[in-house]
Amino acid sequence: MPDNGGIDRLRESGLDANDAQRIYRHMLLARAISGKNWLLTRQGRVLFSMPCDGQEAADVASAYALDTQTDFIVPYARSLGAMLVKGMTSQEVMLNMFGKAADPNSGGRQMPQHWGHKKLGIISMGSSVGTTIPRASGVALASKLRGENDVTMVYFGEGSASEGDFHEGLAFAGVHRLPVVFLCNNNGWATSVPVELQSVERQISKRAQGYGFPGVTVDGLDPLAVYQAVRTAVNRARSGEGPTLVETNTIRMMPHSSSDDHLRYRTQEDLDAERELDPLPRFRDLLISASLMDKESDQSLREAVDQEVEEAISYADAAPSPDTATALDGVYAP
Ligand SMILES: Cc1ncc(C[n+]2csc(CCOP(=O)(O)OP(=O)(O)O)c2C)c(N)n1
Repeated sequence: MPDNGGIDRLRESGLDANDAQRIYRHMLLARAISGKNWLLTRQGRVLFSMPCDGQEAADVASAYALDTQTDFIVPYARSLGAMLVKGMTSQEVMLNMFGKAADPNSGGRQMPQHWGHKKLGIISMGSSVGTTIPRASGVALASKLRGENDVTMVYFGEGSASEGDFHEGLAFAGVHRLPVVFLCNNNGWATSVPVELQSVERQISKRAQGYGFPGVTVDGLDPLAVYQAVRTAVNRARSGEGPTLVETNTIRMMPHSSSDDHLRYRTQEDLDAERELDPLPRFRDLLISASLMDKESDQSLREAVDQEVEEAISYADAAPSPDTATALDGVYAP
């Protein structure tokens, strides 16, 4: 029997069955790539990775609210799900992870997961957290000055919201009513520093009031809720009403990065409890209860996704490395 609750929630969100299935597939793909990236670092085949496990719903559903053909994304390293929705392929992700010459992100020059894809409207990021925020306001200003109807969305964590760049980027966007959405992924941690040691007020979205535009907090484990909130923000930006700060409350199921051991500062009990909140089974159950999927089709989808990732790894592993003679290209003026 279909569960009308699931169908009603879907209808309310403005998404149809096809959208929901696509979102779920992208969430599965992000999880599968993230898991493989972790193993590849453990095998010494890839230099570094930053798992996105626990924030797939927030990344995928938020990017789904954009016009993926024309809008811009300014990502951070954990925004893998958004990269996939924007059109980056598994092969391109793996070319980046292996630092290969054909990597569209940086030709293997930046660290893994330092995204940037000109053709897809993904603005290149740097390692310094928060610096992307004023840059996103700049991209949105350019769209406004050119009279183009594009929206820019910038992703960052709540730790990055402690940087001065956050204030500068939001203040500027507020004053100039720029078409930008600030997407703060609040997973409660900035590496080993909990949010309560960063900010007395844990709800980051409240800060938007100081910049003169709306701030909303949404359950980042629920893709339908994320889509609705971000869709409202995107529509607002596109219609000239200015920015929105959307905070997605998520979880960080894995260590900060492949260079981190989270058991140095978190307990196993805490991690086990968080794992129970995993957004993937929760969304799968909603799709099954709404008769949009069954256990067998879920299993086949998982197998197809795993195969896609395995093939991307083989492809990228065999691809040529950058020519060492080009190592200094773009670093010094000729
Ligand atoms: C300016 C700057 N300071 C410190 C770092 C080291 N660093 C990298 S990621 C990170 C934590 C970021 O936390 P948050 O913004 O909450 O994102 P999360 O990693 O939790 O998704 C830190 C401190 C950095 N890259 N740049």
